[in-house]
Amino acid sequence: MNETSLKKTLSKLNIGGWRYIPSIGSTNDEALAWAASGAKDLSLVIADEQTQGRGRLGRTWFTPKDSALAFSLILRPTESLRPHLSRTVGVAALSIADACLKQGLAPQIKWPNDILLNGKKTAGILIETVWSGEDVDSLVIGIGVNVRAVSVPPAEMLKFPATSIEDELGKEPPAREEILHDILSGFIAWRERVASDDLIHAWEQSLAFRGELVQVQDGSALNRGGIVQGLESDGSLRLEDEDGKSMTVRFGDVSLRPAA
Ligand code: BT5
Repeated sequence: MNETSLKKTLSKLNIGGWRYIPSIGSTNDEALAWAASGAKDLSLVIADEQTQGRGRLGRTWFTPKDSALAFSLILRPTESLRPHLSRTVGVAALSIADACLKQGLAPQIKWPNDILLNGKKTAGILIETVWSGEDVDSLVIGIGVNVRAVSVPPAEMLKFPATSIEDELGKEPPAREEILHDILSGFIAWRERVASDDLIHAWEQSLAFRGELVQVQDGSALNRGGIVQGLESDGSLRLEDEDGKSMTVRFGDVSLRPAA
């Protein structure tokens, strides 16, 4: 990946602007700073390597050089998009899932922010907000994708198993620029349909653990268990507890685990 290959890839897409930084702490930090200083809608920060990539709650996201995709997209919501901001993670997840489908893989979305291949994590999404008073000024959508096998962290770093596109294809993966192109064009297309039932439907169809018993881990001592039913219209997760009662899990730092 370099300026020239990215220029070629990105010229085919209607994005706001882009910055390529070969090695960076976190693309989200650069994008948050750029958003605060007036970046246009759909501006992109992309790196070959992250030295301080992060997940939710300051967890570490591993991005060694030459092997992964790590980028952040800045969104400036229009009035018509504002009522649907909670669906943004679904837009991002579906665009990654579609790019994997195009490679003949069978992705699943582990609500809220992981993409699984063969039950293992291949990509993660971290959304951060720039506020202007009580209004959302912009959103930064950070996406990390394990493309080559060497981008998968050592097992001792992980609570949940991980894989890469290369591992799951069992052969040389496509160039990272090609996957980037597919994710970005999918993102642009899904965002146009963010208000539609199609988005919720497609997102629901891709959910991992649907119909299965999971534990919802939210950091509290008491983990809730329930069977994954589907999504509410704002994108929150609908489960059914053991008494058949419906419960909703809203966004936040929540992780799903298959129940033992
Ligand atoms: C995420 O958090 O999954 C969000 C990851 C977002 C990364 C992108 S890369 C571009 C942008 N810039 C950033 O600095 N971040 C974004 P979470 O659900 O909290 O998962 C984090 C956990 O995933 C860690 O605690 C590890 O256990 C595991 N992990 C770390 N690196 C991984 C990798 N490359 N593949 C699979 N799992 C990983």
